[in-house]
Amino acid sequence: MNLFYDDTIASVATPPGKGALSVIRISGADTFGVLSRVFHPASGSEPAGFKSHTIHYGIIRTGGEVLDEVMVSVMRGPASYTGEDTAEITCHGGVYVTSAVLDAVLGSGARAAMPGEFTMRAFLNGRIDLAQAEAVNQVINARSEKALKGAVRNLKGELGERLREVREQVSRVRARIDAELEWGQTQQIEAFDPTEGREALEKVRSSVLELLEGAASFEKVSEGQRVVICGRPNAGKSSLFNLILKKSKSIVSPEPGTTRDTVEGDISLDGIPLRLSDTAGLGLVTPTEVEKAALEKASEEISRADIIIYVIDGHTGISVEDTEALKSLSGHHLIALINKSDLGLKQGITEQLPGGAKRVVFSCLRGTGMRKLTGIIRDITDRECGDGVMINARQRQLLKNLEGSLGRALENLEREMAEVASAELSSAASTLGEFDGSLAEEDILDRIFSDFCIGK
Ligand SMILES: Nc1nc2c(ncn2[C@@H]2O[C@H](COP(=O)(O)OP(=O)(O)O)[C@@H](O)[C@H]2O)c(=O)[nH]1
Ligand SMILES: [Mg+2]
Repeated sequence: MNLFYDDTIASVATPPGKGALSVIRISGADTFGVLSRVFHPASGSEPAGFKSHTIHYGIIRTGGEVLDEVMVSVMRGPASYTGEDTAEITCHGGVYVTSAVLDAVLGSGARAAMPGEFTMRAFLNGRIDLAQAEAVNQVINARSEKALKGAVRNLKGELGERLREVREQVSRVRARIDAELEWGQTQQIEAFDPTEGREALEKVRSSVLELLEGAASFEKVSEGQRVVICGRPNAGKSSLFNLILKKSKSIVSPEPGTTRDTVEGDISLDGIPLRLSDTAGLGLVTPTEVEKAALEKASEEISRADIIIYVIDGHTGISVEDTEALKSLSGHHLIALINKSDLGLKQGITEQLPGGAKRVVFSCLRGTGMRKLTGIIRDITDRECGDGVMINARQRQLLKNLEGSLGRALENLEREMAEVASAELSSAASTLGEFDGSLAEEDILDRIFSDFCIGK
């Protein structure tokens, strides 16, 4: 893609196929010229005279043939998505009519846009930084409430904002080191305090690490946390699994030891994506070979779990095995689910539970306790996310590089190797420039924007 453009681009911005409406987007210096060649407003006024942020009704006509009745909205640069003059033609959503209107536009002086080219122009025109441009794709691809919220925060510029302080500190410390290197001996400037420099770098380095850690939890949460259901045989694990999943995927039976494998299912619980697994009952006294294998799988699942729901048969009460198991799981996000409340709970059962686990009284038969369970999972999720921001693979790599440079700058400052420290800070500054796009190479930009849909 040639970044140094001055042409006018157009493409269909709505998904391909039949729909109620389609939108054809035009952007560039000649937008109003293109428009005047195909669009004939009912008002009889000239498109060139349209005010910004207005909408007009009329027909699309080429070579005397009327193609469609449309609405056209116009936004004049710089107050538009791309920063250039833009127009959006809303036509009927048929496959043929949409491509006919696009062809008319392309035949009137516009060029077919490449994927992501509108957003790329927004970036090149300084409307948004690169992290915001990448957030546009995150918004489009978001598959859960959390992912969407994270993407929207990035769209508003939160990621760039968080790195602003890092950038300022890096360039401030580097300027001081360089001044010292150049002028230090002549004593014309205030002496550089290496301790202060180190402290500033230490601080920004830990904020970069925080960003990486927060992003990792955020990713886990928005991709779907692993929720493992475990407990003694017959407690109601498979019943709970089916209830949450809203389908009967795991076999439920009064016979203990029915579930002999791990059964998995993906679900969005109140907007929270979860990867649920049902496991074989724990604590069999003399397990068979198959049961042994199932138990091994269960403990493997447990070790990878983000959240554990430990199901207890509340009617028969808590066994020694339950207490032991609950204690051994206390390092996880642990929910003790006291099931079969419909049969009446064994007296004093809640007091017998070891501390550390969240509790919920439940009945798979009646569905009671579901709201409380959802609330607990929501709380865990919110805490897990913290104020983490969403990053993509490219940004993660850059942040790791940045953290590496800052670490090496610190080491070298400590060893009084000011020149090397300065070089490391210079590479940290370049990494930051790649992050926000101010120093990104053309092919990197190409790669980023080619992931976008056409018309975005
Ligand atoms: N009354 C009652 N029975 C339940 C409840 N949950 C499960 N059960 C029954 O308990 C037995 C074992 O259930 P299952 O889900 O297979 O337990 P698992 O071995 O832990 O997977 C089955 O007969 C279920 O119908 C409940 O909340 N109330
Ligand atoms: Mg089962």
